[in-house]
Order: sequence, then structure tokens, then C-alpha cells
Amino acid sequence: MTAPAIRTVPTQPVEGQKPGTSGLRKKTRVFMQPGYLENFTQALFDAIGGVQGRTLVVGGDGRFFNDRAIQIILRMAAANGVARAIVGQGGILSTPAASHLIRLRGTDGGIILSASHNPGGEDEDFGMKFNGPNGGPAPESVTDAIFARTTELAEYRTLDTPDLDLSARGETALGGMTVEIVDPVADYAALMERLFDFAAIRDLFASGFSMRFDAMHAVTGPYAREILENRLGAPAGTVLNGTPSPDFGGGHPDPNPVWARPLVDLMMGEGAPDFAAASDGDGDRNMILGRGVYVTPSDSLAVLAANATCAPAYTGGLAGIARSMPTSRAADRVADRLGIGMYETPTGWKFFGNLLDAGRVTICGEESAGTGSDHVREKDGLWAVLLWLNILAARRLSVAEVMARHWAEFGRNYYSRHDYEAVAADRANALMDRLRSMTEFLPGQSFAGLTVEAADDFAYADPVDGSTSARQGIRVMFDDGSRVVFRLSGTGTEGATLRVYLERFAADRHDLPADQALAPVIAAAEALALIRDHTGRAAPDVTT
Ligand code: VG1
Ligand code: CO
Repeated sequence: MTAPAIRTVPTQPVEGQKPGTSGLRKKTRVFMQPGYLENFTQALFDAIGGVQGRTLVVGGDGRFFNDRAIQIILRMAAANGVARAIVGQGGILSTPAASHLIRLRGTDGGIILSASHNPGGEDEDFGMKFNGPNGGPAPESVTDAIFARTTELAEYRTLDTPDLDLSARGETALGGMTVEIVDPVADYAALMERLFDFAAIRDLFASGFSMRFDAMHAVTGPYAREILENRLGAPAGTVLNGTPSPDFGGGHPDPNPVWARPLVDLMMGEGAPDFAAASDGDGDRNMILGRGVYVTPSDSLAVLAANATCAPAYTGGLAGIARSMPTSRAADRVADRLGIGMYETPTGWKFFGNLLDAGRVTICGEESAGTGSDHVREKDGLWAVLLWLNILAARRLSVAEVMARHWAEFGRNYYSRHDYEAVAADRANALMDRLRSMTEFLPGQSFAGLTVEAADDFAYADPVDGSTSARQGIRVMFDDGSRVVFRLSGTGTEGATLRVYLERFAADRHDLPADQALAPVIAAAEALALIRDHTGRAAPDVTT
């Protein structure tokens, strides 16, 4: 058989191919335009110094266009000299499973097709991320280089070959490249089995402990079924919405009280199971619920860190904890108590990579329902669920009891995030610019009864490689220990999304509804930022 000829296709730079918080995200129809995905893929290959002879992992969350995008990427990978592509069967890999495969197989990195928690479908969102050899999202230096390359691209390389059949495991050839199609679940499930005390969790389920896991019609369905139902003995039916669909059943695969409302209602109602969780489109986020309780992601990070030694992987203790800046400071109290390092990074998992690689931290988390550890270099939804299960199996307490004891020991950081979605970009920018210009004059001023102690536009200097990232969000600290943070989302595909992060610490009084406890901070945030005037909205679109 003669090798298919490499075709060099002339092209022109496409505007706006700048990766955001987590890869490049656009409307699916934008990604489907001829040359759009091709340009970005070639720019990526060029920006990382070419891919000749390299091994890459490729997979996605199964959303609309996942199947066709993978075929395009594989042809281009072969035409650019990739030696081996490791592909999840059916083109499927969750983000944490892809991160694990990249590391396990010692590859040069991987491409993950996902727009994560954004909805999927022909009229919704698509995305592409590149992870490096450590399994983590490309750092800003790399995403900047990819973007720079998109602005000067003149040609891309591909093959004229028919689509590959990705439905069966095994090896096949595409030009000079070997395509290895692997079970997307097996290696990941084996890793989880090494990290956690599966015997103890099996005993917990055997004792009648009941749980629901809502896969939200997204990628974690097959992973959750294999791990929870097959390996841990949870009864069939524990996993809800477990069959991935290209449009996620028409919903947003975002595990929060708004988009996973049915699960929250179940847990707040009569006869709720003991425990519930949900994950997002690509399987890296988690939401944790107990009977009658919603655990905020910031609290979950703190609880997991405080109790991690329950799990075999962490019996030796934690090296340190990292959280994104807007995440509540509940975890800081745990780090303080444990006498370990605490790091505050900009939003996005890419900022945790260096800290994890350097062994400075073991557990990381974000307020947006992302938690993970040094077992991979991504946040990991099922990992968080399993660590919770391991803790519940060891402690034999309800989720409500775990939370009450945690707050009694550390105090409670009441927390909420208000999102104003699809705001006109100029209006959102005007709000941020105004705040930015005000920060230096804020200390000493009072807003709705709260006095500002400190304010800045968060800037980060990476303690490992010295790289810096400025303008990462306006934070305002009040003298009663409350805090409000304002930043614009970097994952949206329509207008701008303003995120307002609200936090108030209470040493005692841990039983208030969060909106009541946070009322003074919400009022101060409005007085300070004039959110209603700027956005034209009377209230946030989404409150989590
Ligand atoms: C959001 C979250 C951030 C998370 C990012 C990617 O970014 O706030 O914490 O890392 O999504 O998560 P932004 O810029 O919209 O606030 V995922 O699960 O979309 O890969
Ligand atoms: Co995600």
C-alpha cells in the first residue's frame, strides 16, 4: 500500500483564535467553518515546535462535532509527522482520563475536545484544549505562542484519507502514524482503585448507604457506572443520565444548583439518599450534596484537605494546598492548622501545574466546582466524589455532620457567586475599568456599612518559574473579614460574563442561609461596583 500524499492547503489567519481560561471556545458553527479547526490545530502543532515523531493523546467529551473534529485532527497529526496517536474508543475521553493517559504513557501531550460545562449542539458551544507532557493545561506561554501563530498562518497540512473507524479497540495505520484506540475508562478506573480504599467504600454501600450520581448526559456516565456500580457495588440506577449525548440532553452540563436542579430537589426532599454528586461535560467538575445539604465547592476543598488522610493515597499528609483567588479562604484555615503551604493562583487549572510538578501542593481547588490532586494535572470530578465517599466510609458520619464538625472546628466561610451572563462587552469592561481605577483609593471608604481594608487587581507571580500574570480580578477585602471579587469569565462564547464572588467569615453562627449571611456583602458589592447600572440587570442570571 502506498502512503497517502500529504496535502499542503493554503490558508489565511482567522481572527480571534485566542485561548481563554481553558482552551479555545467558540460556537460550534464557528468551529465547523472550513479551515477554522484546521488553522488552530496547525498553529498548535507549529507553536509547540512541530510534532514530528511525537505521541499525542486525543479525545473529547462526545459533544456535537466531536466525532468529525477528531477525524480532522488525526489526519493533520499524521500529515505533520506524529508517530502515534492514542485515541479514546469512539473518540471519548474525559479531561481527567486524558490527563492520566498523557502521563501514564509518557506522551508529548494531548488534545481534548470540549467546551466543558458549556452546552453542546450545533447551535451551542465547542472547544479545544491542549495539555502538555505533564498532563496539564498548556501554560500561558504556550497558549500565547499558539495564538501568535494563528495570526500569521499561511498553510496547513493534512491527508486525503477516509475517516477511521474509532469504534473498535486496537491499532491501525493512518499514513505513517499509528492510531491506537484504547478503552477510555480502564486506566482511569485502575488509578482510582489505587488511590482510594475501595474495600471500605464497598462496605459502606453494602451497609445500605445510598447515593445518586448525575452524569448530566455527559462524559462521566461510563466512568461512573464502571467505578460506582461495577467496582464499588452501588446498586444499578445509582448513576443518572449516564449515557453521553451530543447535546447533553439539551441542558447545560454544569453541576451547580441551577443546572442540576432535579438532583438538588431530590436531596432537599423527603426520602433523599445519603449522598449525591454530579459532574460536568468533560468530567473535571463536581458538585457534592448530602441529605438536606449542598456543599459549596470552596467548603468541599477545605473538607477534602482536612480529611484527606482517610484515603490510602494521602495517608502521608499533604505537601500543601492551592486554590484559585476567587475561591473562599476556607481551605486557608485548614492549611494553617496543618502547618502546610497555601497558594493563591489566578482562575484556571493551568496555574496549578507548576506547583503540583514541583511537589509544593497535593490538593487544589476552585470555587467553580473543580477539585483535584497530584494524581493527574487536571481537576477531576469523580476523584472528588470518591474522596468524599472514602471519607464518609472511614468516618461513618452524614455529610451534614461532616460539615457541622468542620465549621465548628474552623469557622464557616459563607460563599456565593453571582453571574451576569451575556452582558454587552463594553458595559462589562466599563464596570471593570471603573473598579480598576478606584482600587487604590478604596481603603478606608465604606460601602453599605462595610469598610474597605485593602483592594487590588490580583497579579500572580508563579513561585516555581517566575512567570507573571496580571489583571486577574479585582478583590476588595473589608475590615470584618468579608471579601468581594469581580472578574470577567474567560470561557464564554457570547458577550461578557461578569462574575461577582462573595464571601463572609463567621467564627460562630454556622446555620444561616447563605444569602442571608451574605446580604451585607451583596449590598456592599452593589454600592461599590454599581452592577445594576452597568449591566442593566436587576439581579444575577445565575447564583451558585
Ligand atoms: C471557569 C471557572 C474556572 C474554571 C474554568 C474551566 O472559568 O470559573 O474556575 O477553571 O471555567 O473549567 P471562567 O473564566 O469562565 O470564570 V471547565 O470545567 O470549563 O474546563
Ligand atoms: Co469541565
